[in-house]
Amino acid sequence: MELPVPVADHGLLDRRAFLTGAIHVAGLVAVGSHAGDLVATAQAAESMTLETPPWMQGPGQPFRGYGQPAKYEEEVKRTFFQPYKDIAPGSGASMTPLHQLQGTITPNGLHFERHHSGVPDIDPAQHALLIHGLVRRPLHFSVEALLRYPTISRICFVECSGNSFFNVAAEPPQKSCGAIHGLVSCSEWTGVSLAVVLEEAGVDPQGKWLVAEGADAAAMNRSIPLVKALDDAMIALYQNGERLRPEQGYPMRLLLPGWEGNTSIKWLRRLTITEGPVYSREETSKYTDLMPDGKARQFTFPMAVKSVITHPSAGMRMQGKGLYEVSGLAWSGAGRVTKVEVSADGGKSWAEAALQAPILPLALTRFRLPWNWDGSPVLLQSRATDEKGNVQTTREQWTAQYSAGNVYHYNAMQTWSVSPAGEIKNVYL
Ligand SMILES: Nc1nc2c(c(=O)[nH]1)N[C@H]1C(S)=C(S)[C@@H](COP(=O)(O)O)O[C@H]1N2
Ligand SMILES: [Mo]
Repeated sequence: MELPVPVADHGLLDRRAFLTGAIHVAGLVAVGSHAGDLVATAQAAESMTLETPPWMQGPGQPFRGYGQPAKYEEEVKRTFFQPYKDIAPGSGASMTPLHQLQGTITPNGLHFERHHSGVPDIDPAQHALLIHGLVRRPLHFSVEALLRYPTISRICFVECSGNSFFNVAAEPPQKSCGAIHGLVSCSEWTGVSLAVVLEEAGVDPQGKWLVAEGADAAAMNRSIPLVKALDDAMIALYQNGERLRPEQGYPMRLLLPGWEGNTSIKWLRRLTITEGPVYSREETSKYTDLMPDGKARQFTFPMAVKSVITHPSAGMRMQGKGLYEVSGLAWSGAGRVTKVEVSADGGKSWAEAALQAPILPLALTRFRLPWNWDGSPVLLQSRATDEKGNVQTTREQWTAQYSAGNVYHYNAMQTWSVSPAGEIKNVYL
């Protein structure tokens, strides 16, 4: 088979090669969606006859009121991070298995979870949202009342600003891609524009911020500038078409597209309009960035430009040299992703990946690139650029921006090493 000339070292091919037919798909080797598995390349059929498998020899199962994944996919699940497991099992996070998924929309049962005090069991008939403070008319919205408002939908990611913090450790953790970077998920959210309900309450001219509070045992709260609240904030009621999952804030959550996940208060019960921020726990002792001069930077709301290769990634195994598809996710809290480059030599040479449409602002974007692995040891990286010209940093550049021990807003490039034996590991460059 004639292959296109590589556009970067170690066999990274032109991103259009699959489209133009320059590569015959029969040559492609897929790395398993399940860490450790292999999926064989299509093989030439040995005979033209097909057996009748057992599942064709009688009628199948009838109907289910609510569907579940195939039982053979049971190992596709979130991984848990429970730092206080014995005393507070509901405090911590569960991470989306990014390396076991494709496309850009996260199935609801696999959306990452970050709870400060577990998932409250909220009866929607007894829940309400209070809007008060610097407003002309304090308002109380039952869930039922909010559901009657005109709705808007948008596809966007939610990312915890603690995402990828495992890579701050001195030694690269040997975990799956999802277990390192899976505090990001992407859904189509539907709800009521926050601007609409704020308009109804009538914000006083001195009102410049609001304090959002959740109905969990942590009563988690954050101060949000009114400018964002009036721009694109939503009170989300639905997630990928169905009502919010309890884990995502049922019956309602605040959704601030592109901003650190912590500000998207779940189980929303109160919005207090204020003149300034309240300097809550979550914006002082936590979710601030420790700078080299020892000061902490506050209110770093938009998430930085970032990408990660999901296939192949740590824990998977290559199936010998040959053609592969490198694929991954890119996103930015500043807008659309405009470019993703892939390197197989640790950043010395780069090939531009194809971006899968639609490329939406503040949403996950899938990138892909054909790769002819020559069997030599390689260092795979991806580097994203957004529409504001922000470029993802190296780990060294990222570390230099902060004081040691800062764990928030980690957006450095991920490096996966591939050994000649096909083993894939997390390494630092
Ligand atoms: N009430 C409340 N809201 C909350 C939290 C919480 O613990 N309680 N966690 C926050 C954090 S830190 C993040 S990253 C996001 C996570 O949203 P998710 O669990 O739907 O992925 O919710 C935010 N909203
Ligand atoms: Mo978070």
